[in-house]
Amino acid sequence: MLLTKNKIDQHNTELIAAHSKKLDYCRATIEQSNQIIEKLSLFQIGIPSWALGAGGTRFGRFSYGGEPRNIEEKMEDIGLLHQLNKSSGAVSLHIPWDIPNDIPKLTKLAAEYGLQFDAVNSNTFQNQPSQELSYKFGSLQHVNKAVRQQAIQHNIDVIKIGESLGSKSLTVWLADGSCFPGQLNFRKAFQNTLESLTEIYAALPHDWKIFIEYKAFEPNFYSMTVGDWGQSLLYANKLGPKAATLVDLGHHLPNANIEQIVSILLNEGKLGGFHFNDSKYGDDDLTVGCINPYQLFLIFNELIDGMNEKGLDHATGLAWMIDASHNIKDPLEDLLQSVEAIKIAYAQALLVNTASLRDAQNNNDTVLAQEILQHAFRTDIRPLVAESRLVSGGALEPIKLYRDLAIRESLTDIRGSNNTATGL
Ligand SMILES: [Mn+2]
Repeated sequence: MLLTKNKIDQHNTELIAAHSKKLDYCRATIEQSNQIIEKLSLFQIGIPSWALGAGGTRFGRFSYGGEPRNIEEKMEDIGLLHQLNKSSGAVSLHIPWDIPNDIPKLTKLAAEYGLQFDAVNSNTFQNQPSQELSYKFGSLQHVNKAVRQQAIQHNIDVIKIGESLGSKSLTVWLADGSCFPGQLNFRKAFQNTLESLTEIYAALPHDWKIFIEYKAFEPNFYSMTVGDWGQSLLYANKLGPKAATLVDLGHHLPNANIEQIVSILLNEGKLGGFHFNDSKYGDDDLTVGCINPYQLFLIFNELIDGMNEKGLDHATGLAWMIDASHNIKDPLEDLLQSVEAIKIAYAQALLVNTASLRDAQNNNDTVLAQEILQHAFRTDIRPLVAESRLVSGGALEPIKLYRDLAIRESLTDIRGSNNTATGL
């Protein structure tokens, strides 16, 4: 369900006076306002195809009215998000949850909605109905070569689907590992995984990348074969220049210093992509920025500093994606909040006075260093984020417009109140 331009214009007209006042204050007090607005307008965040329905937990799942019933409706939802915030212009597909049956139709739809295809995601953590061999004891690490071969072939099939859609990268997240001491020979599991990844790597088109995503625990609770950034980086280094590490914010042990991890990976040229979410305990997959927005800002501060150092384009230098999904909120409102949190953290990081921070660091002036970072974090740059939406044709207050137009109610009327989006 797409909106008419008229509806967005009307909403913006109603809010423009109040917005202008706040924007004028920003412009008067923040020297780089125009550059920040410009950079924000270019910044796009990939929306995962699995985040458009209500998520569940292992205890249960509560359907949300109007969930998309197929891949076309998922694209429609992302198109709607993009209309509202002008920053959700990419979709990250999960195979086999969202196998496109009609590629020309899907690419046409994407063009209509102004969407690109971001990284495609393979899945060897579940058995599929048509599948011959089980992944119960792992996939790329499996002791049985035939299982490994099946998982390799699946990844190659996913690359082919991605290629037909114009995607340029494959994200591999493995559930492989072990639940009990003694279950697995760690060295052998690593070696098998490396050999399997090498075959997948060989199938990558020349302009593609493979992202190796790590996770500390779950679903395996004793060991994970790609359990941390060190293991991911080992694989990525051994595979070659097209391989890089993907950082998912929820995939660390508690209190890990993620900003330091991304800083080092970026400096090594091995940070490929990002999965945004937030968490209190583990892989909670909560709305980005809902628990710890300061950490998100500190991560962005390292990202921007590192990208500037490497001459990387902020908008295209890394694959920015959301990976969140939970049980409570309207999934579209949740995604609007997540994208907003990412853009706020990005804008705040752009605000950091890097030269002064360097001086403070070189003088061991810890107090001043903290002042510089917290000044940027505590500056309200939301009017700049809103202005970047306005100049791009989006809505000044996306969630307000979404609610004023009763979009969820309309989607529920059209799609029904008790479906389950594919994959969840
Ligand atoms: Mn992830």
